[in-house]
Amino acid sequence: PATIYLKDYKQPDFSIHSIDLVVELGEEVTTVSSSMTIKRMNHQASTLSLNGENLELISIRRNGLVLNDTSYECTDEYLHIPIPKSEEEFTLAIVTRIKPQENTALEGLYKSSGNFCTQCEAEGFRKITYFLDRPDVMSVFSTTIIGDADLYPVMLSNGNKVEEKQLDDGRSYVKWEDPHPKPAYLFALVAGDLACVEDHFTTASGRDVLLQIFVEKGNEDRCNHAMTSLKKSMKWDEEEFGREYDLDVFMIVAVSDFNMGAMENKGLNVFNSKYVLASPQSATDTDYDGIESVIAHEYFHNWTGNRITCRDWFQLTLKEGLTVFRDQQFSADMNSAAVFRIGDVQRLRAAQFPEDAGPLSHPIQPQSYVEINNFYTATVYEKGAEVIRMIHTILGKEKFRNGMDIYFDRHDGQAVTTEEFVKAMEDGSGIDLTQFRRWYVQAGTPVIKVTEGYNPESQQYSLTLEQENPKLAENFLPYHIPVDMSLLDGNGKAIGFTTDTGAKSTGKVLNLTQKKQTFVFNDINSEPTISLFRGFSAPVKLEQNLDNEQLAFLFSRETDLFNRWDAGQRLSSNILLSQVNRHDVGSLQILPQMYLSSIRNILNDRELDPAFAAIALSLPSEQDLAQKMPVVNVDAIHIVRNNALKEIGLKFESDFLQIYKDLRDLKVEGNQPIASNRKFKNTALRFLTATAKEDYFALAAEQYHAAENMTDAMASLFNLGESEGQIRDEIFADFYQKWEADPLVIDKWFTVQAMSSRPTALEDVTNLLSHPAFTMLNPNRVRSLIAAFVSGNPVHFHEKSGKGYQFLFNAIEQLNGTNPQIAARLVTPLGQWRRYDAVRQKLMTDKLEEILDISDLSNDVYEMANKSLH
Ligand code: BAL
Ligand code: ZN
Repeated sequence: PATIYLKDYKQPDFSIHSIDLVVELGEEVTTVSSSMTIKRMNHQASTLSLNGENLELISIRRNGLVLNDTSYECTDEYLHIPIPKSEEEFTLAIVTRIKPQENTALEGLYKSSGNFCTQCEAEGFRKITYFLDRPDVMSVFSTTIIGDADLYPVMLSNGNKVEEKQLDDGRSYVKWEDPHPKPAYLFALVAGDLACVEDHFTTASGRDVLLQIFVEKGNEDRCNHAMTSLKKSMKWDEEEFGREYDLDVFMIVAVSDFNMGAMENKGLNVFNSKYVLASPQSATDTDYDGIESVIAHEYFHNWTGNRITCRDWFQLTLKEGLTVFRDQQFSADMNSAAVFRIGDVQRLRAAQFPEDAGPLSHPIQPQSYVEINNFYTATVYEKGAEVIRMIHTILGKEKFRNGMDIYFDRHDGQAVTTEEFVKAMEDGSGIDLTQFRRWYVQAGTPVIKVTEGYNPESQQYSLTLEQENPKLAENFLPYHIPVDMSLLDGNGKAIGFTTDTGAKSTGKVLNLTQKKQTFVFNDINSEPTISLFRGFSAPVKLEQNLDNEQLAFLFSRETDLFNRWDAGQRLSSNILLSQVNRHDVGSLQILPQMYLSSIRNILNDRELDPAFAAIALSLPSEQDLAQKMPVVNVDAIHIVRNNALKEIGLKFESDFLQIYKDLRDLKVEGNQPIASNRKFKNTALRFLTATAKEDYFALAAEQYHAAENMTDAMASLFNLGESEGQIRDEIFADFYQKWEADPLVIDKWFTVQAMSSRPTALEDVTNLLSHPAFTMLNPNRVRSLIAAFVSGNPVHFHEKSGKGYQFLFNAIEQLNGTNPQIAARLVTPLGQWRRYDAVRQKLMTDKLEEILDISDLSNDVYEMANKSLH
């Protein structure tokens, strides 16, 4: 397969100013008639090459005249039409046929649960009709949909509905017009027998916007949270960024078969139902948070993505990094900011750090790709958001807003590059970001080494920071890194110091720009403790020689909650990894006293937000610990971590039981405090069941039966999933029976089993592949069982027999034929082979070789396997 390079970017030879689509939906074939007005942009160009794949070409007319098949060339990927150089402007009308009901790849137009829907980003529109399917070609769309009136009473596309009628043959006819020129990736069409929930939003300038959420019938009562989140997002974007919505209607459609989380099509967002549907009975608190953030994310794309889009797909982070940053800021404003920031960083470290350290590492602006679908990555999204956050930190809130205003004013209606974004930020702030731009083109996670010195005589404290990039070694140029810091006294209080400008301050953002740089602080009258990268001010790994006592101090006294949590995680990691390294597995009563005291501090601190207390007490995951080992020992990590859970559970048994009971019996108004309390309560339950005492599994079972919400039910199921015996089996059976008709809940049932550490876990997941509710055709179901197992169950996936790898290979082979995009995502865990022992390395690389030998291998899977191997 061909590699596409950023350096080869060329402006299009032609632009398509308008496209009128008529889509006649059929059960056997769907006919798409497209009429385009096209303008020449390059006077030398002699051929118009339109993208098109899997299309049956019926007819072409240019300027009204039929072209016979000697006047064009049609290949598997293009339709080449010679155009006389004298022709500045012309029309093209093309009729094609497609079969959406056979489209299992879920790109382009496809059927899901009897409804038609589309997914065009990145390159799906070319599977609907021939077009210049690239984001820098922006056209005004009108879309006419004709379909069976009974089967498809709802027929939607982008923009405003301008005509609707019944045809004599029993079909309905609906026409939509979108006044905003847009690239084809933002096109959407939906048709089905859907229910609609409506609300209204009045914009800051007083316009009324109709809000509609379309769902399968019966789900109307599960849209409240999505609708509330949408209204909050609309208001927040007005208040924080001065951005109003620009059409009369904003529609969201929830579908059950969707490759992504959601899609920001202009005026018609299509969502994975997981990010729309929720009731307390069927969705967990985490699901509620996910809905709020994804609804916001897609809505915010209207300005950062749709009004201003990407020139080419190498610029993906322009819209994704920026929009993730915006949705993170929104969620932080709506909830506990520190707890949400910790969650963002946990996700970054869990997914992006390993990606950036492995064979699939790429800069947030990749320089080449084979299949763009493979670049919807944690790097482009999450690290991309951190890069925007660093600009925010360097500029400060006000100047960042100035930069955003300039960006919106200057580029509205355009398809631009990350360079134009950074330039707007410079112009809005007067701050030079020349060096900062390296974050866009250098891959790898920087490592920051810290050296400190204190001179009591001169009352000077000096801080030396040194940057390295293990991925690029000598080939990296130093980054511009914002280091948000404070100096803490013996009580954890921030010490005042004199800044360069002579002002007094207790905190500062240092600009680290050199490979090695020293910062000196004056008038410091006792040796301070440094608080670095507060709020995780840069996506780096910190190498700071803090001993466990110092970490314990920060864990109890740090005023920056992110750093406080992080100190606890570093302390836990040190202790657990020293046991792993000593092969001290299988012993209890070995956790140091100072560590247990810091746990007691958290347990006793009733001032703490319970959600913070819950994450502060939670041990680093097995995957977190694995990242810190040169050669991962999955089995030892698992045993040591479980023993630590058990020892902490036993040591603080009565405290955890008291917390559990207090919070269980507490009645509080409003969702948020309840959600925080539930989190703390269920953390306590986890430590209690870790003791392996029967009483606590009985408590989990009791909680399951009494649960009025899915958060508590799932916490019980998760705990029982780690146990054996009749109670476990009965509750799993009961849960299935109760929720059989609800796919989103059944996904959870699959996931708990996939992530269980029971000895039979691999056998269980293999058997579940044959469960009547399992299907490879539904991406959520694949993620709930296969992805959950391979990325969430290290001990069993990495079984030394190699059976876990074979399980994954079988799934990839099957999905390669039906849904290459989903298949490709599953290759990722095998790419980590260098981190394991020789036996596993061989088993994993053998599987990668076998993947490359699969017949009819998709570009998607090829690229992932090939890069992973080499
Ligand atoms: N643009 C693809 C889905 C999302 O990031 O919103
Ligand atoms: Zn996005």
